[in-house]
Amino acid sequence: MANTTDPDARTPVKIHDQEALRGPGGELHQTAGGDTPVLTTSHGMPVADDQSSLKIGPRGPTLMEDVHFRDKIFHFDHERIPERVVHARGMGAHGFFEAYESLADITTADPFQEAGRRTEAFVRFSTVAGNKGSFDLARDVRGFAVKLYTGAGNWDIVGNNIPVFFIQDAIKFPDLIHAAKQEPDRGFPQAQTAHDNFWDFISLTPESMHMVMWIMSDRAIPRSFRFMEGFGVHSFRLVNADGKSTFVKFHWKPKLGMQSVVWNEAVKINGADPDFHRRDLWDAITKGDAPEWELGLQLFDESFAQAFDFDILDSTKIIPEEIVPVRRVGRLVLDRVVDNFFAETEQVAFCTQNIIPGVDFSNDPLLQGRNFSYLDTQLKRLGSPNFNEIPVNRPRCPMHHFQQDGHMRMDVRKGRANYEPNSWKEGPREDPKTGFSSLRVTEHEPDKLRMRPESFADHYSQARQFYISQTPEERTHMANALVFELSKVERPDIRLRMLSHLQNVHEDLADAVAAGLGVRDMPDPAPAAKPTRTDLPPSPALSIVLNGPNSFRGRKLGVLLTDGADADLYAALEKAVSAEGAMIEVIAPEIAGVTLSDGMLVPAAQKIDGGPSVLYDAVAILTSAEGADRLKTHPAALDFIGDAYAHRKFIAWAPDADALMTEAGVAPPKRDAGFVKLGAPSDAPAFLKTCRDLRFWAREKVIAAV
Ligand code: HDE
Repeated sequence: MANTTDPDARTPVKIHDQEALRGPGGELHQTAGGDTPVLTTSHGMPVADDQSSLKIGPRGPTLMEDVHFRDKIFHFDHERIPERVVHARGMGAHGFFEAYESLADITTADPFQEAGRRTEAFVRFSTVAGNKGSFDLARDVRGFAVKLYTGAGNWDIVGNNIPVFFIQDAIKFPDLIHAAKQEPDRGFPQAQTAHDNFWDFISLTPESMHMVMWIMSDRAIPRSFRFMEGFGVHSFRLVNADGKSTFVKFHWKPKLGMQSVVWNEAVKINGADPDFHRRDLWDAITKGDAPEWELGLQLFDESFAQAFDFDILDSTKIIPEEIVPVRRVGRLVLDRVVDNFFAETEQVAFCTQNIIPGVDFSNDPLLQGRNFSYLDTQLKRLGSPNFNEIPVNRPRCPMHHFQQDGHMRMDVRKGRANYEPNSWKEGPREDPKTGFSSLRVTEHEPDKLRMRPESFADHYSQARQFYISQTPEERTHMANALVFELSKVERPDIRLRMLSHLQNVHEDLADAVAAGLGVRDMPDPAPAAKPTRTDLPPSPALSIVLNGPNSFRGRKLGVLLTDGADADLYAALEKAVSAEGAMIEVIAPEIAGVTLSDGMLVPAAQKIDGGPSVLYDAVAILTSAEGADRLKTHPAALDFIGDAYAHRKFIAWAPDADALMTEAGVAPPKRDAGFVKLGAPSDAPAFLKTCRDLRFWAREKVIAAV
């Protein structure tokens, strides 16, 4: 079938009988028999032969006249568009936002006008530094960009999974990103900040220290997009019908709770499944387990803004939740995957300047700069000012304006008047009642100048506050991450400069990093524009571990099975997993699956070499004695168990797997309370209950943090 030309007979062979049919409405339908449509050129001309180009004789030169060939190759040559300069690698999904209550007293914003109102949504998650084809488990910030197709236009909340940013002023963004991405001479490293240029820039930019704490924490290696928070970062304004403004910070709180992986796991996931986060989102949604987040608002007024210790316009600062609580006002549900990755996930264009009546900007200099950048970058990326006409970007509410023409204009506007005012009584008019009008704000800044306000000068106090808000394990992970990254930095002076900043953050952190780097003489602390405040209390909301979900719901259990494994145990595990709302995946020596003790065949999702334990939240080793014996010499099986132990996972094991476990290095003294022996099927529910803690952190005291 691959070759439609019979070389001997030199007569073209037809694949399909073709016929053109008129549809019920008289339109032309072309079919290749049954429901199969006929292949056409992009101009709609039916194609007879898509296997060979048009030539003079079977071995002769190709003809210019081959319009089908040229149409096909021409389009292929132009398939790529520039990838996003940052956030190139992403994954999008459709869904909706539903308001819990009316917020009409605070804002006229359309999605919040009544309880239960649903607004269509599209969300794109992303990493920042890596190219489009990079791996998902980079240590990096995650983008969390939400487009709400409201009745009053598109509202984009283009946020991240970290509530602060590296820099205070947008003018430094190109420098930050140049330093973070591949070094310009060599074109590497890819998707990582563990290199000289990044840490050089950071160590010369004290305002980044708070953000550095976050990206060196487990927040930068989330287990799933479904298990991470999102933040609008800047202070925005909500405005009600009386023109009263309330400041707001936006939060997205995952219903499934937060969870991260450990670094050694991240490194291995990148090898085993570079699409780990993409696949996770796709699988959850297509299996009907639609992830949800609650929208939380931190609302505060001008007098709080004046009284707060830090400037609410400074994006390197948070307002701790213990000071201004997060009010949950609705839920975001992602329940539909995209039909086409390019058409939707690639072509979606988020713009911070897309706001709606009832929402307004603050003077945050980072936000003001972004309001230029996003529009500009979409023109470069999508090639036309008409990018709003692409289906994923198109507002769902009616649009009436006098903008016209440009590349790839889709709308065919009727009428003679394309200007306003006009005497043709044609076209839309403005409406002071429902239309957007910028909040009237009195600015008290008399001078035109380039400078940072004094109120932005404290660079270390909240960095310290973040550090002391973490559990001991999380603090160790931060120190280890800094040691890992700085150990990839070739210039010792850059490493030392970072240590001088870390001393201003916290002595314990500086000491741990110095020890990890083998630095014997600690440099002096960096000169600080303002001394670090040590009176800020810990904010428990900042820890991932302290805010665990207490549920294994939405997580995945990996079960290593062999032929002859106890069928009752497996059935009990399956049942317990489904009762918990979790997923189960079978890993076996062969992909065809295993025959259990009762003779039943269970297909495998992964052959053991392709399904390491890093892909699962907890594991069960259910082998027969013969199966255990066979796997004792299988490196992937030994790694499966050894890694699950090292990554602090909960491990269930059948008595017959004992010898295999020992061979993998987890003989009895190591079988801590994170191990659950499945002596009988009735032990399975108890194991799933244990898994609700997600990790057995106590193990971190026994083996070095990974
Ligand atoms: Fe972005 N950012 N950014 N950024 N950003 C882009 O826009 C920019 C910043 C964020 O999934 C670009 O469409 C500047 C903060 C997300 O499509 C570009 C500054 C936050 C996404 C751009 C920032 C973000 C982007 C590149 C400094 C969190 C991906 C492609 C002032 C609040 C959106 C694009 C998607 C993408 C500029 C800083 C989040 C170049 C100038 C702070 C989630 O316009």
